[in-house]
Parts: sequence; C-alpha cells; structure tokens
Amino acid sequence: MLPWTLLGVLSLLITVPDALAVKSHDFKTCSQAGFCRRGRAISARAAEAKSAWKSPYSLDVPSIAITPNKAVFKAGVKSSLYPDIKFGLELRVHEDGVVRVRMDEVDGLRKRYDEAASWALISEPQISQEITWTAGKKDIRAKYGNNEVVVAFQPLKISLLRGGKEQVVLNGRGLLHMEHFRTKQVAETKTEEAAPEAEEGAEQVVMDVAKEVNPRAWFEGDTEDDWWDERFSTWTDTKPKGPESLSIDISFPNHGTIYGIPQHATRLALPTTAGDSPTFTEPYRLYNADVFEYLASSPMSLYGSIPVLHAHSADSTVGIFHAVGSETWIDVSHASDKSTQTHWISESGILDVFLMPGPTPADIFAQYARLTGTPVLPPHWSLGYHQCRWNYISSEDVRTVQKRFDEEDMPVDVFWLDIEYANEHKYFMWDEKNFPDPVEMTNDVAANGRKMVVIVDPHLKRTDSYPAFKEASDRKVLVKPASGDGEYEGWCWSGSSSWIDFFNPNSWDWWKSLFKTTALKSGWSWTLSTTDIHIWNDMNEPSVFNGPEISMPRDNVHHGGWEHRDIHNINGMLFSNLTSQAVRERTDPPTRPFVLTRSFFAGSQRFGAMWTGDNLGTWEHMAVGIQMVLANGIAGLSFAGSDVGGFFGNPEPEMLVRWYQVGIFNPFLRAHAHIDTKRREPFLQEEPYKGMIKDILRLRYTMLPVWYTAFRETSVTGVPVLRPHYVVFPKDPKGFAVDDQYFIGSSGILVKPITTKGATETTVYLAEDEVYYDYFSHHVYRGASKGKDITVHAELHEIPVFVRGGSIVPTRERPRRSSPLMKLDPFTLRVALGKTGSARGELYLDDGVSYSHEKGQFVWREFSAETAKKVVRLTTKNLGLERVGEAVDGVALASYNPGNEFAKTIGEVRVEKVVVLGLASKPTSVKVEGGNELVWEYTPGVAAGGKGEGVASVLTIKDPKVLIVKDWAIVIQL
Ligand code: NBV
Repeated sequence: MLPWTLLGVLSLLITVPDALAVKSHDFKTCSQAGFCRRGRAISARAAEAKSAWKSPYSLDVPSIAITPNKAVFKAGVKSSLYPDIKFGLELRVHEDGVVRVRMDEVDGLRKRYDEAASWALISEPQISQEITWTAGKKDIRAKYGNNEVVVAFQPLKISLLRGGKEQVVLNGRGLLHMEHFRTKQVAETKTEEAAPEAEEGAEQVVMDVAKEVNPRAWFEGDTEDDWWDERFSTWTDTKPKGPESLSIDISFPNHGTIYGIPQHATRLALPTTAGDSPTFTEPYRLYNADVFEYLASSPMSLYGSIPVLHAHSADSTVGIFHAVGSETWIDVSHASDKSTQTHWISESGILDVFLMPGPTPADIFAQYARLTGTPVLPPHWSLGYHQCRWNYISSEDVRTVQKRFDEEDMPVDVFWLDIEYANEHKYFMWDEKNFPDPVEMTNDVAANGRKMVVIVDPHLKRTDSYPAFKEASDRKVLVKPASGDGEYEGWCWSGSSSWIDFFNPNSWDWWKSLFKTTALKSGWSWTLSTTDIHIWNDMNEPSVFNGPEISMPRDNVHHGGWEHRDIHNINGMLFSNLTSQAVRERTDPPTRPFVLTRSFFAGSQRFGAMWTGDNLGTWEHMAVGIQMVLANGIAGLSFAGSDVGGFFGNPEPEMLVRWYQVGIFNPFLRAHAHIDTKRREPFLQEEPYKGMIKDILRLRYTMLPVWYTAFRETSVTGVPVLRPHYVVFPKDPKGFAVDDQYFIGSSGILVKPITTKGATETTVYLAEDEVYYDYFSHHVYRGASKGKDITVHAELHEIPVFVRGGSIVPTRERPRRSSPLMKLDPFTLRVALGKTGSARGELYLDDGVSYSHEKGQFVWREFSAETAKKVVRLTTKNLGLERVGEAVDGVALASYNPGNEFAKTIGEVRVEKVVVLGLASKPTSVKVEGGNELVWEYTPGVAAGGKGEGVASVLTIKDPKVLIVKDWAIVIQL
C-alpha cells in the first residue's frame, strides 16, 4: 500500500467523533463529506512529504496587470497539475489597510459562486489610491505604512507583514487547491499510473517518484473520491457540477492564539483540531444546522456561521474574514506555542479572503465593521427581560403570566409566543380558538409599556388555504428541487412545506407586505398585527425534518440557478434581513425592529439578535453559553444570549438562579423552555430563590444605562458589547485564554458569572495594577501589573461583579415593571476612583425606538473625576458636541444640537445619588460648584491585606439636584 494512501486510511480512523453524542449520527464528520476528506487528505500528504511538498500553483508572471492607479493587481494563476485550466488572482488594498485576496477559475466549464461577499458586505470597499504594487523577479509587493503585502510567484504564496514580521500567510504550506470544473465522462486521473510500493525509509524517494509518475495523484489523491455524487445515510447528493471545492491554508507564524469562527460550543481561545495531540479530532465545521441536544464541547456545526477569526499575540492582532457561503471545515494546529496554522476547506465558491491587519483587536473590529457593518442600535426595550416558553398557550395564559409578574413586582419587557399560536403552524395566522383576541391581548401587554415577540418560521405549509404559501407559489419565489423545476417539498412543523427563496428579489417586497399592520387581508385572518409585535425567526438554517443533516438537499436550486450548497450558510441571514426590513418598514417613519434569529452569517449583526439555540439545562451548557456569546461578539454579532434555564430539562432552583445571573450579563436576556418542561417562570419559584431572581432581574434593569451606552458604542465602532480579556488587555498573555469573565463595553464593569454547582467562592483574574471594587459590598481588591488572581465570595445570592478603578457607572435604581416606565427616572453615579484618584464614564440616551438619533436626537454625556490638591472635582460635559463625527463606516452626523427635541424630553431628569468609592479621607465639604453644601454621608475605608485592599471608603451624596443634560461640577474638598 502506498504510504500516502495508508495515511488517508489512518486519518479516517482518527476522525471518528469525539463522543457518541445524542443524534451526532445525523451530521457528517469530515470523513463523511467527500470534499472535506479530499481537503484533509491533501494536508496529510503534505505533512508526510515534509519539505518535499510543493504547491503546484504559481503566478503567471507575464499576465500581471496593475491598474493605472497601481492600487489593484490582477494576474493569472497556473496549476502545474492542470496546465490548461486558468485561474485569476486579484489583490486590492482598501483605504483602511485591509487586503482583499480573490481567486476564481477563469473561463471554466461553469461559474463558481462568487456572490457571498455581496450579501455580507455593506458596500464595495474603497480601494486605497496610495498603494503602489511593484513587481520584482520573484514577487510583487506593496508597502503601506508599517504593512507590506507580498505575493511570491512560485509557488504562489501571499503574505501580509507588519514591521517586517509575517502576520498572515496564505498557501505557505502549499495546501491551496481550487478543484476546477470538469466533465464527468473524462477520467482525468489514471490510477494505474500510481507510484510503486515504497520501501521502508525511502519516503522521500517515493514521493519524488510518485510525483513524477502521476503528479495529480500525488497532490489530489488517486481516486475520484465522491466527485460526482455522494451518499450520506439514506440521501444521495447528485452533485451535478462535480468537484468544485476549495482548500487553502492560512497561517499566523507569529500568533499563538486564535479566536472566532462561531458558532461552536467550545472555548473562546480555539482548541486545536490537528497536529500533535489535538483537543478535537474533527475540524471546526461551518454548516448551519439544527443540532438536537448539541454537545457542550465540540467543533460540530451549530445554527450559524461567521467565517471570521482573530489571531493574537502580545505584539499584535490580525484578522481574517473569508466570504464563503458553502460548507467549510477549518483545521487548527500550532507549529509552536507562538504560531498557529489553519486549513480552510470549503465545498464551493471562490477564494475571497479579507486580511485585516489590526494591529489591535479594536482596529480589527473597526476593519470588519467597515466591511460588514456595525449592529444597528436595537430598540431600548429589547435590552430588558424577555419571557418566553414553548408555549404560552392562549391569550388568557399571556395575561395571567403578565399579572403574576406584576403581582410579584418583577420587571419584564417582552412576552413571547412560540409556534403554537399559529393555526396548524401557518405563521401569521392565529389559532383563533386559543388566541381569539390577539390585538387586545397585545394591547393589554403594551399598556404596561411592554411588547410581544411572535415566531415566524421559514417553512410554509403547502396548502392553498394558506395565503402565504399560495401567494409565494403564485409568485414563483419558492426554492426549487434539484431538477430546477417546481417547488421543493420537505417536512417541518407544518407538515409538508416549502421554503421561500430569499435570494430571489421578487420575494422581497412581497414578504415585507405581510408584516404591514394595515394589510388585513380579506377572506383570511392574518392579523399578526399591531406595531407592538416583533418577530422571532427560528429554523432558518434551514431546518428540514426529513432532509439530509436535518436541512435542505444541497442540490436544491435557488434564484440564479445556484445550488443550495453554494449559499447554505447565508440562507438564514437573508430571512432575518428581510424580516427586520419588514418590521422596520411597517410604519412611516420607520421604527427600530427587533428580530431574533437562530441562523446567521457575516453581516447578521445588522439585522437583530441571535441566541445559542436549544441548549441543555446543564452546568456545562451554562458555561459554554458564555464562551459562545463572547465568540459571537468577536465576529461582530454582539446582540446575543443563551436560553436562561436551558431549553431542555428542568433546572433545579440553584441552577436556575445561577442561570439568571448569567443571563442578566448577556446582551440578550431571555428565559425559554421546551414544551415538555415544567413551567419555571420566576414567580413560580419558592423562596429564597424567587427573591433572588427578582433581585437579579432588577439588577439588570438598574444597569440598562450601562448596556444601552455599550450598544451605542458597538453601533459606531464595532467593538463588542462583551469584551473578553484579550480585547481589553491585548498585551497580557495570561489573559489570552480567559473566557469566563469579561467587561461590559467601556463601562469598567467586570463580571464573572458562576457556572458551577455548590460554589461559594471563585477566583477572578485582575490583569493590571489597578483597584477593583466589588459592585455590591465595595470591597476593594488590587490587581498587579503582571496579573493576579483574587478569591471572592460567590454564595448563591452573590454575583462577582466589579467596577474597575477609574470608571464612572451610571445606573437607574428605581424598580419598575418595564423599561419604558423608567424613561424619566433619575440616575445614580458610581464613581470608582482609580489608584491615581481619577475616573471617567459615559451615558448615552435617546428615545429608544425611532431612528431620530441618526438625526441628532440624543444625549451623550461624559462624567469625569479628577483629584488635585485635596480637591476631587466631578464634572460632566456633552460628548455629543465633541465626538459627533465618530463612526467607523463614515456615516456620522456633521453637527449636534444639545437642545434637540429628545434632550428636551429628559430636560428635568436629574442625578439623585452620587457614590464615590475610594476617597483618601473624609471630605470637609461637598458642594455643587457655586452652590450650597450638599447632603452627604461618609463611611471610612477599612484596610486589609495591604496595598489599598479592604473595604473602600464610601461617600454618598444625596440628591445633588444636578441635571443629566446640563454641564455641572461637584466639588469634594478633602
Ligand atoms: O419552535 C419550537 C422550538 C423553539 O422553542 C426553540 O427555541 C427553537 O430553537 N424550535 C427550536 C423547534 C423545535 C425544537 C425541538
């Protein structure tokens, strides 16, 4: 047997799934996916050949064409294996230094799918006019700033360097392979020409001989492995276009940690899948899938895919975005602890990789946001508490649940309806028996400032009595089966169903029209319908009960003749995109939509929130939910959360309390439960758990100003709402793997939710020599410049939450039933003095529902505290005036009027309390500048443990009567 074939067999043996998970047999492993098997086999052959391995791809030097302004270069690429096949390479450097590398087959038998980027990008990026490509003998290169892009001719290798150090290298390991289109009849590999048996110890010779005898087999393998059709379980994928996969190695020679490529249930710092003793033996898979009872630690695909990753070191961070919409597997390994190798294997599509040069995480967030957009600021109410369950079964049920929340004085903003509201799962159409009065029901909810969210899934019941199906069918906007004719029919909640093809522009306006509250169609009752109803898009991977891997056959046909395989990972995003446009445009002027999606892709941040799907009520799932939400933030999609309580199972009270503690520190906070679980709404719990959950929910509401301010920042900078350690302290290697604690925006709030049973204390990592105050007890801890673990109390009623010294945190401390009722409530400012006696913080407010903030209707304040000569001055100024022009996408306001209409509506809103932590001594006087002595109280600090640790001194200033919208100063004389 040939050594490389043996290796292939061995690799098959080692790619069995990590654990025999429930239903994991429904989903492919790499070795069950022909193209992944072929891609991994290339890397196995390369590993075996060691330095003898050489990429067959080279640049066709005479074809190099540099555009007249020298900013873009194009060239042909040749493969020595297929001299007659032409490939084209194009490199562009964008104005912000991002490098886009595109490669496609030219004049092939067919066309590869090249539209993934057009769905993900917000616009065509601006190409730098400053770049000059210079061709030399061995390479063509362009230098800009501290960066340099080098394209080596033979073999083809593309590198991005910074300060002379390699940041990203494409095809450095020679694994690039774009399978060209071919006709089935022509057998291109001659298996009988395979190399002779190898002798022990003569590997190198064998490789050379093999290469000479049959270079294609040497590189590609010696069989037409699943080229023309492919079986999985009972399904056959007809693969009419034959092999068209794309393999590319992307290495980070100077970066030892990588993050991103959600969605996977795993650590934030991605564990290895290849090389020596990998953590996982399967590559990370990106193929949007409805995975029943998914594992809490696995590289398996989940509901969404964002092909974005960060490679990080203490020196710099660099990012990758590969705009590919087909199934993609990514192997991760480390050549050393300071370098990372990845290998991307996609089923179809072109190579379209964006190299984001950083050099800081914040720079990459901006670079990625410039490409795919920042999240739109969500409606303010959507940051409150969402109460969901499969299902609230009637309008009376909804009213009773609301009543119970009110009786217990527990805040909640949104009640949700799952699929059982819909008559025979015909979305939009109410089950009139149980929901006879949906508009009145919604109005009853809205009377308390609340909203409803109702589910609309993408499968349409195939019956002419269902207008949504009938109209879609008449308009011919349904996905087609492999034959390209008629309507694809699959099985889902509503029985025999079809799916709208949102790639077909003819579906767009029609879909939007379905959400108009005025569109009460005669002859059938579709009254989804008041503007207080927002939408939940589930099952949009798409989930098809009787389809391969619980999804659509890959050979289904979409608009433009593209196969489902080409666009699978993008599909879910289009559904939530169109739904969010529909909800936005149902009023004139438009109002901010709330759309929750289960499936997502690069760019989904523009359309709403996501959640981590059907998690289990286990401690492991609680913990990994945090890591998954952090990973989503890295890839731009900050508005994320996991089902509080766990979707499956009946959490015991302790677990439920901890889950609420996790939930209130997720950007999206929703409790949800499977139809078979016991009811577990907070008001149903026994004491002391009920009281604990009430306090936890109230804490979320007091901190809404922090969350909303953080969301504003994300909406203009792309920096995530939840910030893991490497984002805040990129130079601290000890924090690179920390993924169980994080900061909220720039607020200085550090949280470490407890996710273990029976915990009474935990350790928290403090990365810097700064004081950190316990949010509740004001206990003060001191970190160290080289990092330090502290041990803190974490009994069930306690959440480890800290304020980083140097921060000012605005909150609203009056309990209310829902967030809109807090609009005119006064603020509390927590001034957490840093070790130098200063602090700063921000507060952003607007009407929370309209787009008037885009026209300057907002209030954006900065608060600062400075200590000098025994005087602490706490001041505030209008940030709107100063920084109105900030926005990564350049869509910023030119001017700002502090007296805008919104500011007027909160003109009387005051600060009712100021708490100053960490004063060096008792004040002698506290005044608003130019005013009388204020009412205040001071508790001296209690030193313990040295270096300023112990309990902080606390100055509480009562009702200083200063207004939020005005400039003022409070002077504390020590
Ligand atoms: O619509 C029913 C459920 C929903 O509650 C859940 O949140 C989704 O993730 N849906 C999945 C379909 C069935 C799940 C077994």
